[in-house]
Amino acid sequence: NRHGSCVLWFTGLSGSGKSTIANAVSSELHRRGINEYVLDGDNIRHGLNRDLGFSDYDRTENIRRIGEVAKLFVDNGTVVTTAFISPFRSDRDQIRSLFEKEEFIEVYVECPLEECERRDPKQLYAKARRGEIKDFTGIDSPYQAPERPEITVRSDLLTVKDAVGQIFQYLQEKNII
Ligand code: GGZ
Repeated sequence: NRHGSCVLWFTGLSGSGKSTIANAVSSELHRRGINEYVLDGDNIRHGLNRDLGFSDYDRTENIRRIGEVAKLFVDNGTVVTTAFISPFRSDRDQIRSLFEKEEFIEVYVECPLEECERRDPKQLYAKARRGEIKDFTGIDSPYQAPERPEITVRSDLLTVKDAVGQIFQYLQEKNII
């Protein structure tokens, strides 16, 4: 199966749907016989980056390491999806610079804070509002939205299926798959 390798770098608030959409994209790639891998909190923050927390410095280091791992996968011919808040524009731009132009696809999962907070699947926003978690993104830690993402997915308006469809349309247009 001949396809281009690339990274689909998802960015967005906690609860915006990054992980759900990234995993759905990856399973559809897998179904089509494409070599794929998901990097997310489950396999990175509990392992490689277990020494890191949520200070600005630690988030920057988290994202830096994930970018380097994504590069290894892309060099191996994989379509890698990453699902991290990656709140700082300069960190994302730094990672972009590791790749060829067509290899780095920034996917902004856009969802209003109010909607993320309404979903609050892990009750983390509620904890942050009560001051039980500090430096929570969108509450007392910044999120810098991308200015020119390759793809913007409006997760408050689209189903997961339609979001996946939007991303596949891009990959097909660019002859990556
Ligand atoms: C943001 C936090 C925090 C703080 C714990 N701020 O919704 P989740 O639970 O599953 O996703 C969030 C995840 C964010 O980790 P990332 O590695 O994606 O962040 S970053 O890219 O900024 O390094 C949330 C949970 O970890 N979480 N504390 N203070 N999210």
